[in-house]
Amino acid sequence: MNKYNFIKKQDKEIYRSFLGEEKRQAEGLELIPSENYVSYAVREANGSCFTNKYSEGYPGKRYYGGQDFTDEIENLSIKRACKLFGAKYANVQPHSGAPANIIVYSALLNPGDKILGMDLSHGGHLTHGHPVTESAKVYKFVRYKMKNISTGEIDYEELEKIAKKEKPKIILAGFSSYPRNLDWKKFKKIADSVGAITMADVAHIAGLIAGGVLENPFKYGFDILTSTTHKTLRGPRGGLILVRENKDFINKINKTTFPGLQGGPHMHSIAAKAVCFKEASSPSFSKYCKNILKNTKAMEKVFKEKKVEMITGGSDNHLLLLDVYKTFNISGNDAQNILDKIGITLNKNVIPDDTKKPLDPSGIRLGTPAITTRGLKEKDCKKVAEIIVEALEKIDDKKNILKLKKEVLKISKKFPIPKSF
Ligand code: DSN
Repeated sequence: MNKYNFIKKQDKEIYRSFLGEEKRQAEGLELIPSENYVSYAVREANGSCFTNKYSEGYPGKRYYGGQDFTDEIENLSIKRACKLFGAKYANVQPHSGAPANIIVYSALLNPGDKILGMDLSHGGHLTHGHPVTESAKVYKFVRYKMKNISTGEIDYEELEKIAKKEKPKIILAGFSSYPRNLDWKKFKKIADSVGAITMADVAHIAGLIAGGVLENPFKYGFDILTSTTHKTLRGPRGGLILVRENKDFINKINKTTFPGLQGGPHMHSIAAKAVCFKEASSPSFSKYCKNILKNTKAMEKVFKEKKVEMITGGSDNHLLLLDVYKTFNISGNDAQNILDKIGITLNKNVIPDDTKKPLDPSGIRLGTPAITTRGLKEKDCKKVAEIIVEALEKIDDKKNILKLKKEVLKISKKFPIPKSF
């Protein structure tokens, strides 16, 4: 555990929260599929002297002095990101995934232009145009869905029909709660037939793409990828925009990032991204990604055996979406709360065309990136899935909940959070 010596001395209130969170992370199992544990090298970079520096602009073209090392860091981060994902250009300044998406829309679209994206309850993300977002006030979002919820197959015929009718400027492929693979080739073909830009939001699966276990949309000619760097990619909290080859796109994206929408880049975070990109290009990272997929399959097997309703019937990536309302007659919220009590953290989630409300939906979403970082293998993940099912089956059995809490603690202690990989 980090000792936080200086915080301990000068700020007891904050120190207490740090200790609490360190303990929570160490003594529980993290199954939120968008979370992970970063290396201490990434933490060092994130807490480094670069947090002190302003560096508006881009390498070689900054507004303030003293940029020798910020330029080195940002150039390296861009170079590593491009190599990792096979892109010609990268912007590593977006503060996170949501700003990255907004930057791309603002850079390439005019108000009122259309974006064709995944229906939100079918796995799309808030920033893909949920009515509560500011983007939805500026652009017009049209939707595609799954054709078959029990297999997860996307309705590509419908997607093509909508694309031909609506003529979107961007076709956006990507998701935050979809457990299957998208057919990048089909997306690209449909986009080409209507002259749309292809954008993939790979925030959830960026690590799996970098690790070579899932296909890279650039291989099929996608124009732009957006991502966070803190999910499967196992880096600092941050965003990333990659452009396969179009110079005009990156020029517009750079201008829109700064000065268009952001101020001074978070250079400490850009440094930590650079460290993460190097880690993600190592053979051990590929092995880690293979283990994520194996571990998800191991959990899927248990849920299948126990007849738990899985949206799309299972998973091809790092996450699973369970309909707990149908299976256990409890809401996603109740499921999340009871699992919190035994030290398993995951999140309630809407399921496709959910009849329940977003704050108390029918589903839960869970995934294996973080527990795989801790070294859990397939048999351990099966055990975790069994514990989840038992807790949800016997939600009111207090004695049993205590027993399961002890089991989770035992597993957590067996797999301490690593400092390096
Ligand atoms: N909050 C992220 C997730 O959990 O998928 C997406 O923004």
